[in-house]
Amino acid sequence: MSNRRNFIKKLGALGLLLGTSKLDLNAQTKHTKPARVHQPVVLSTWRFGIEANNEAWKILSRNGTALDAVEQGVKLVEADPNERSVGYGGRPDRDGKVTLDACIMDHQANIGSVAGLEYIKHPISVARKVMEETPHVMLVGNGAFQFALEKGFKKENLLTAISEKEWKEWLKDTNYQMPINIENHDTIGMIALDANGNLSGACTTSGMAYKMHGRVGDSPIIGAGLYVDNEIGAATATGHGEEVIRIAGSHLVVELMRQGYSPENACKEAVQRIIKLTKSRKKELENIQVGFIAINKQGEYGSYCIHPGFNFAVYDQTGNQLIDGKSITK
Ligand code: SD4
Repeated sequence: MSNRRNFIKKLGALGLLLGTSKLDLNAQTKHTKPARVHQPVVLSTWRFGIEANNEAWKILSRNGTALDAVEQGVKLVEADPNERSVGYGGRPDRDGKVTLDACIMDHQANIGSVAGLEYIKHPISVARKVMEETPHVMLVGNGAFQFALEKGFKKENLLTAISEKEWKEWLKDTNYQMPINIENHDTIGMIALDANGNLSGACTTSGMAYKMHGRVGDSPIIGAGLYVDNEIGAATATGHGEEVIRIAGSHLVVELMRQGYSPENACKEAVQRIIKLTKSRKKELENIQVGFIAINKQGEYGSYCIHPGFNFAVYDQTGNQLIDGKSITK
């Protein structure tokens, strides 16, 4: 190094160049580049997403974390006995048992999940405990239940009188037609971006009504029912879990966003993948409904589903609104 360059380097190290000390430089950077504040956004599946978003927004608007927001948001729906496909009041399996599936994922790729959990009103909070207080990522059935009890969750009967009555009606001819759309078949999936620019997601359901005992859908499967990559975006799914698992749906949506797809186009491409596989397996598309919602790191969002009838709720600076998901069939 030349003597002159050496001399300049030394001056710089001493903070003498242009009379600016290192400290001043830091101060200047701080002044000209304030920490980036992001505009929070939260999205959730179906109409009940409106109330869930309101709950999540209480946290997001006070600069709370996306993780807390999605947990609190979906808990509202889990606790509502009138929502017949999530948590308390959810329709049982064919044996009359209400079995719950849920998972949660944060911006650091921490994950937690429960499947086939009985008697616990808030599977999403048990999933969060699995994430935060065990060396594992997924607990199922009785193991998940015992873990929940150890963590102080209460054993409760989740089968409401109306769900029991309907199940008994169903038993008369046990028609196991997998239903589509909201009446029998929905899940709350929620994904959020917080003011720090971090993404998290939660997904919770009682699964398909009158499913076989032991059947697990996509909702507690990280990569299927939910996926978050804090560099790229987040996605969650609702509908026929078997089809979502087949294409590792939410992970696929996030990977498509990584390749440059907009959230809406990523959801559309994932839905197309399901349609393609449905056709090649010679299954009937009319009987299959899947919807995805997605958000990217910039806070842009989108959705796509197979058939009309799916909607989702979005809360951002402009307020909370219900949007019809675009569909492939019309
Ligand atoms: C499942 N995906 O258990 C869930 C159910 C659902 O709309 O989302 N229904 O397959």
